[in-house]
Amino acid sequence: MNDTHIITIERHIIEEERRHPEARGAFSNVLSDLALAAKVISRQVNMAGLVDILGRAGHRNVQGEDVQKLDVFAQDVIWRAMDHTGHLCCMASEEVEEFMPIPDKFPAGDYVLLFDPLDGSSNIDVNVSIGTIFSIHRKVSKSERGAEEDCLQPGHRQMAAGYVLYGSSTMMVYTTGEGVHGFTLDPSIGEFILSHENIRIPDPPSRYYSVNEAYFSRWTPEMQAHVARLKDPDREEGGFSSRYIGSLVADAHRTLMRGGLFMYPGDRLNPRGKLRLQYEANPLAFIVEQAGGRASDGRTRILDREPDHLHERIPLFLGSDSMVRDVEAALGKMGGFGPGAGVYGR
Ligand code: P6P
Repeated sequence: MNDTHIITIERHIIEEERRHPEARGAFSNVLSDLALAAKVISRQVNMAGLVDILGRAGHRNVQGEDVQKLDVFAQDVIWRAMDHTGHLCCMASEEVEEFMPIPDKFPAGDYVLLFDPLDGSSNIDVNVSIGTIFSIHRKVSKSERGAEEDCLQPGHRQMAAGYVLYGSSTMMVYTTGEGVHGFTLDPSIGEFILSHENIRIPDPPSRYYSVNEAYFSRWTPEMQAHVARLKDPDREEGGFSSRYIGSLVADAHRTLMRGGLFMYPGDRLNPRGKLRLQYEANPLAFIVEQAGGRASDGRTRILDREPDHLHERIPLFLGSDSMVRDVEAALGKMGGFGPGAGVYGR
């Protein structure tokens, strides 16, 4: 008889809630509702390989049903799992231009959900891992059904953040500010089971750096020199290896579990890079910091950045504390608000 206990994510969330006497069930219910949405999305993602039977996105399947693109499906699943529960005042999605108030026909609550429903969805048809990313804030506006300001809060005000990685197994990783915990979906019972309690990002890290080097010629000289140093075989401890999947949640999860450095800097063509502050950088930064790592835009702590608009892009450097500090030093002094050193030309 092994002495490991089977702890579902719902049980873990309830235990976490007990550590916050001021918390009410609403916050726990939002996390549990997200876990349910993740199970539904996981099932559909894992069936994506059967499109010839199920029908391609935008076409009708053998049952004559319209087959949604998976990112549209994921958006719809999360919206419908959360819109009627009475815990949220509004939501904002990377897929939707404006913030989304909870409809009048449903009760409104005190929390705000920001999410990227299916990041990396272009990787689905080559069976590369993809992910859902989420961030939960408490409402700050006076509006019963939220306002844009509720979705433009800085990352340090997050109540919780997490991601779901649809990979060789489906994992849900979340933090409420009390460490980072990972749960693996057991499809045979439809439960997320605690598999990685209190994840700590290794430092000294694994020998991995992660960046799309196709953009090398567009980077600042400082960025080019730093990556050259990372791979230099004559370094005292030898050169680093490159690992870049091109699917943010997969690259971030590997960096969280093994340590290392993930970078998506700005460049000459895209000075602020590609990744979104509210839907990608902030939730991942909260998780990485809670696991003992560091996340910045090359100069300023991601969680301290004041968002200007819902879909603001930002350079992202995250991973083992020592490696992020090294790249910040290489790009320019850390500190203060204002455009990060990772923004091209700053
Ligand atoms: P690039 C996927 O399209 C995505 O949004 C992230 O998941 C990933 O980190 C990034 O883009 C990859 O972008 O420019 O390297 O192809």
